[in-house]
Amino acid sequence: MKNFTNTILVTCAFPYSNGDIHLGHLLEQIQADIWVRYHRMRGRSVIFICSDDTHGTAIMLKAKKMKISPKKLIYCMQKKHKNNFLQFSIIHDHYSSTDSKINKNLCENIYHIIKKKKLIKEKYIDQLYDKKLNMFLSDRFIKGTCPKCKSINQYGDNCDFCGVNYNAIELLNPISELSGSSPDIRNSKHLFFKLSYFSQFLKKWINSGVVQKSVLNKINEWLSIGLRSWNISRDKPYFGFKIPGFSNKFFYVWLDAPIGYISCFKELCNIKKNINFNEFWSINSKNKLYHFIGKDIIYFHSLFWPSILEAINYRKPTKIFVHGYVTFKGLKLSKSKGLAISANKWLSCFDSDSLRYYFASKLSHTIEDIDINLYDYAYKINSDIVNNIINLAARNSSFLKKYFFNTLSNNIKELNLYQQFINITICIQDLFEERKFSLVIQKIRYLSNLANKYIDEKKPWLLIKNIDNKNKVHDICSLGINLFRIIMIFLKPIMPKLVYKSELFLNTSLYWDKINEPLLNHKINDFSCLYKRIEISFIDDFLK
Ligand code: NOT
Ligand code: ZN
Repeated sequence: MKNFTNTILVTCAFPYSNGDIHLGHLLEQIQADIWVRYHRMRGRSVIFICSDDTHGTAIMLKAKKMKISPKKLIYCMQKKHKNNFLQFSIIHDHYSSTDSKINKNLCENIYHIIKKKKLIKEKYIDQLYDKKLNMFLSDRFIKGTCPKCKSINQYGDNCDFCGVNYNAIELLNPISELSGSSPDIRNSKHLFFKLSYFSQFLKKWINSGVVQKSVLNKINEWLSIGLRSWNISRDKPYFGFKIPGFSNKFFYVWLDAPIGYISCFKELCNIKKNINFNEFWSINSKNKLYHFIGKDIIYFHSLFWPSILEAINYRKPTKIFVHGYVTFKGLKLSKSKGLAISANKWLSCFDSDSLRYYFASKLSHTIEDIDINLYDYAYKINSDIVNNIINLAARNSSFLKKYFFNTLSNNIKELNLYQQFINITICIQDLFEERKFSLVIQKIRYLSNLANKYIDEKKPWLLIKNIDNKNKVHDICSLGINLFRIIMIFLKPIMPKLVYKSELFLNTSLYWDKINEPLLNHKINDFSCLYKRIEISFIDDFLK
């Protein structure tokens, strides 16, 4: 994954417009944002985009419940989502909406192309219909008794108890979760995308190194079972784009969501005239496309999405980076289970950089779940950031202020130690590129211990008692600050707010390619608190 020469487009999964940003979204966005910031520090041209995912039954129902129009709902939610991302220093070059005009046009164009290529077939299917609400019910709005094991209260797609998959119309005694009434079976025409047509293409593409090993195994399993045609239509009432030629049918949200990747990028091209849309999406594009997604939406991104792109002769994703779920004491954080912790809730007790650091300390290139433990979180922040890294700046700057007018000495005395810090750069670069952030943090922790140990051993507070040692103390404390500077460069993609404050303190901006240019004979600013400890009382408040 070395030698990026061209533009890199990075995307995150689009948050639905019917809910707040929570820690699950933030894990993914922070992972992507760290990766983006790292690449930018290395001088690469990166575009980072996202959108709100605005369509579907759930959003329509939520708006109805709030007695506002879906358009109004998605407008308000987008504002909130954008604000939350900014609060966590997650900076997208463009943040759009799948309900945009560009996306509508693109969906229609793509539909016409795939229709013309005979990749759409029409079929009548039976579905459960809620007579009270006059609407077809999707699986998650139906509960009934499992046809196999007879467990009650099972959803419309599979049984939680015995694991069997079924069609919702097979459920015994089905009840609409929306109205409480018992639904009818009704027949209606639907449009299906012939996915199996792409089986050979998908097999070859997915096995060319685009996903992690464990993800690949799962996808190959699906491919070996055989691909079923994909229903891309929904009956009214639905909030989404109307299908041309039908008065009462809409594109399924999962068709227009991935197409949103393209249209969001297109909008950006319209704003920034220096990006070439056609070149980026052309089949021979040399630019890179990376999707960060959770493991629950692998199917859509590894099978549907590349097939759509193949059908319209567009380039495919370079890699799909899949991550695990955020768990809280071992429980899955999902909105439906009421366990989601919102971005706002987090910020009511804690700050954003600490979450970024904590996630980084647990993130890797694998799809393992990430468990949040607030005591572990507080311990890590206090011991790594406050007691070690910030302390390194605090203890050295006090001597520099008192005896040396805040000016660093004009040489690096302990070249061996300094060189050790510089030499680790290449390893940290590889770890960032490979998304092994927990190992980046391990290296940073190791370096900050090393630097503090050096100061402990040299004991400038004793040396300074003898005026003959003044120069020595100057060199020791100046080296301490220069080591702090290197650590801050490594931390810059992870904790942008802390590093910004440190840049003010160091009186210089920090750049990756200047890592080996120590500050010599350089005036720094007075040290002021760069970071506050996480108190146990914050956790108590949070859990209240
Ligand atoms: N809103 C979806 C979800 O699972 C993700 C959409 C992914 C973005 O939260 N588009 N695509 N593909
Ligand atoms: Zn069952």
